[in-house]
Order: sequence, then structure tokens, then C-alpha cells
Amino acid sequence: MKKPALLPAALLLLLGIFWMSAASSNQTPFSVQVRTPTENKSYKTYAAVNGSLFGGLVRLQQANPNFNFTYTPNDDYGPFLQNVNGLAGDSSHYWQLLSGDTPLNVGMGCYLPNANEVITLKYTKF
Ligand code: B12
Repeated sequence: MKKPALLPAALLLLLGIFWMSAASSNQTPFSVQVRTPTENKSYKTYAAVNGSLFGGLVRLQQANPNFNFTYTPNDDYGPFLQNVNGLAGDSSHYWQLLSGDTPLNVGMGCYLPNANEVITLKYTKF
């Protein structure tokens, strides 16, 4: 006699799972690796669906006191990453943006991370 009651419960469960996956699909999770000659740190964040790397970094900075960055606005190419965790680019170094080992061919304001991508911010010599 108890079996028919299981059906609505199972339907409710399925509905819940469907709702949760729909809600989480509004995010594109990705990792950020910060690499300097002396440090290698990894963080998790997310962009909006088809949202920019810049948005994901802002979100990471707001959520994690151990990550911060500054940038210089550029009329042509958007934000130029200037400083990460207190280490600034200078006349011989810049913060290079990579996906895995491949340098990005656009800046962080234009780049749209893929789900589970690993983006590296690498302190690089010119
Ligand atoms: C030289 C150069 C650099 C140098 C600039 C510093 C220096 N000491 O010269 C360095 C090596 C730092 C650099 C870095 C990057 N660059 Co660059 N760079 C150039 C290049 C070849 C010439 C720029 C130039 O000197 N113009 C002449 C001067 C007089 O004009 P300017 O407006 O003052 O130039 C400044 C800006 O261009 C700025 N700049 C340079 N690159 C970038 C990238 C971004 C995203 C921003 C916001 C600003 C910026 O720095 C220049 C000097 O101050 C251009 C291609 C080209 N032929 O224009 C690419 C170019 C501008 N760079 C580009 C890219 C993608 C990058 C990187 C994101 C690469 C990477 N994977 O890391 C990084 C920026 C990362 C970050 N920290 O945000 C792209 C931008 C495309 C886009 N839509 O975003 C371009 C167009 C090359 C391409 N792929 O076609 N770059």
C-alpha cells in the first residue's frame, strides 16, 4: 500500500535535481593559477555564462582575501592586468595570461573562460 506514495516523492526529487542543475548552469566555473618564480597558487572562481575572465577575477577578489589584483583601463583592449597579490608589472616584467600553457590572444576583458578551464596569470620577463 505504501508504494504509490513513492512516485510523487521521486518526482519531487527529480524536479529538485533539475532545478539545481538549471540554477548552477548560470555559472562557468574555472581555476586561476598565479605563478611567479617563487610562488604557485591556485584558486577557484566562476564567470557568468559567456562572461569574461575579468568578471571571474573580480568575483574571486571579492570572495577571497588572499587574492587581489589591479588593472589599467585601455580604450582599445579593455583592462590591462597590472598587479597580482601585491606584485606589479614593471619595465622588464608583465602578467601574462594563459590557458594551460597557451597564451591568450585577447585581454582579460575580452576572454570568456570555458567551464573547468585553468587560467594562468604568470609573472613573465619581457
Ligand atoms: C607590445 C605589446 C605588448 C607588451 C606591452 C608593453 C610594452 N612594454 O611594450 C606586453 C608584452 C606587456 C603585452 C602584453 C599583452 N598583450 Co600585447 N601587444 C603588444 C603589441 C605587439 C604592440 C603594442 C604597442 O606597443 N603599440 C604602440 C603604442 C604606441 O600604442 P599604445 O596604445 O600605447 O600601446 C599600449 C597598449 O597596446 C598596451 N597593451 C599591449 N598589449 C595589451 C593587451 C591588453 C589586453 C591591454 C588592455 C593593453 C595592452 O601596452 C602598450 C604599451 O603601453 C600589440 C599588437 C599591435 N601590433 O598593436 C599587442 C596586443 C595589444 N596585445 C595583446 C594581448 C592579447 C596581450 C596579452 C593579453 C597577452 C597575454 N596572453 O598575456 C598581454 C596583456 C596581459 C595583461 N597583463 O593584461 C593583443 C590585444 C588583443 C585584445 N583584443 O585584447 C594585441 C592586439 C596583439 C594581438 N593578439 O593581436 N603586449
